[in-house]
Amino acid sequence: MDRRRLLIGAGALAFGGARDSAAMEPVVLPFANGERPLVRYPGKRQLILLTARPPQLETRFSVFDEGVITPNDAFFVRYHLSGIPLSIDPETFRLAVKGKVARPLSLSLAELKSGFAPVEIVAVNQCSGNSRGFVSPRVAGGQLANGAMGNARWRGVPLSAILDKAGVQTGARQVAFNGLDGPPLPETPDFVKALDLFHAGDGEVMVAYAMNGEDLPWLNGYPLRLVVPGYYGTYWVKHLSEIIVLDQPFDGYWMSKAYRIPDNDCACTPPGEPAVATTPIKRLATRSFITNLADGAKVRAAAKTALRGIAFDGGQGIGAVLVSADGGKNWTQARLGENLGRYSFREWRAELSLPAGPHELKTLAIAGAGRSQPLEPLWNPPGYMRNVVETIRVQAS
Ligand SMILES: Nc1nc2c(c(=O)[nH]1)N[C@H]1C(S)=C(S)[C@@H](COP(=O)(O)O)O[C@H]1N2
Ligand SMILES: [Mo]
Repeated sequence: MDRRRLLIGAGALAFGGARDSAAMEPVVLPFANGERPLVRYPGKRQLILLTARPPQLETRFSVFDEGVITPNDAFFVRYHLSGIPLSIDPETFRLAVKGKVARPLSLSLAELKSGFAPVEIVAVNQCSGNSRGFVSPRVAGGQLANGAMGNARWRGVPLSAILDKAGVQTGARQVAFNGLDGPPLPETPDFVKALDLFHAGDGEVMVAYAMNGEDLPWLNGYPLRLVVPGYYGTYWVKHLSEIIVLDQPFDGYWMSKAYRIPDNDCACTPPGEPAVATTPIKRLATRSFITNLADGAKVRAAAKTALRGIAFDGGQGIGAVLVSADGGKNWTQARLGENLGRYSFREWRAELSLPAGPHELKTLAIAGAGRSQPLEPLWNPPGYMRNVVETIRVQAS
């Protein structure tokens, strides 16, 4: 057993990561007050620092052009509570399964890895507030650009198999998930999330112990995390240590007060207005990005300009990606890359020939059952689920 796993650089976590002098050049995200330092945390390459307590780190967008799988050391980090675990002993760690079950369980990592058939799924983990910094009018919350998302191959045990082993009792309705992190003050509600029982037991929701062929990175939930394919990252509880089967809907703060969206078809309200009624956030909205050209890029006029990018949605799978070189008047279809499953980033490519002058490039993804992206941004008070058609301005000469 790798004893180095037991302790993450506690000093680096407490003080906000290493700011090596070569990396002091700040990043400027393209919205007001977008200047951010680059930092290096244990197990991570340089990431964009949003907050140090708790660690909130954003992936540099150029990473998404390196490949369809986001490397572990580049994967974003989001926590709510500063009491994150700094040491975990893989020998004594246990996952508790309790509540409305016939046989409460206390599972070691070795039992999880050898006592259940492993499964793998490629799935996007995206924070509900990804891209919040672009929301207009601005809203409170982490001012993120587009780097609070990532796509990984997760390996673990289907939650359904664990629930079956514990024997869910009749009358059970939800399953709640708690991790090893905790609040700094007893008044702060612990980070606990819940899923309906039929969803928790669907065979896809996974208790994952590996990411892209390695142990989970510490900051992404070592040694276990919940993977909820197609759902926003808020449900993907890290350092998962307790699974509690409930006979009534869980009403903790992080379900009943936070991570809620307007309860209507667009999950939106008129800009500046509160929602009449809210409901817990669920599936990822459809999105697409150009990854190989940044806003303001210069390209050669009348030559072929290669476009490359990614698209994803909440689990229907990407049916088509369209690109426009004239601000959305005319669209042509991009070629889709390898299909890694309906929860994964889907690569796409296209070529355009741009006459000299300025151009607005747009991308529009259409998911399986026609769920697409709005041409104008939708607004909601918490700044969740941004999925407007992205625009990149380029100059051809
Ligand atoms: N234990 C724990 N798990 C958590 C959170 C947290 O604060 N504590 N935040 C959630 C949220 S809101 C997101 S977006 C994802 C981010 O996953 P990552 O840090 O691995 O990128 O973790 C989720 N799981
Ligand atoms: Mo999140």
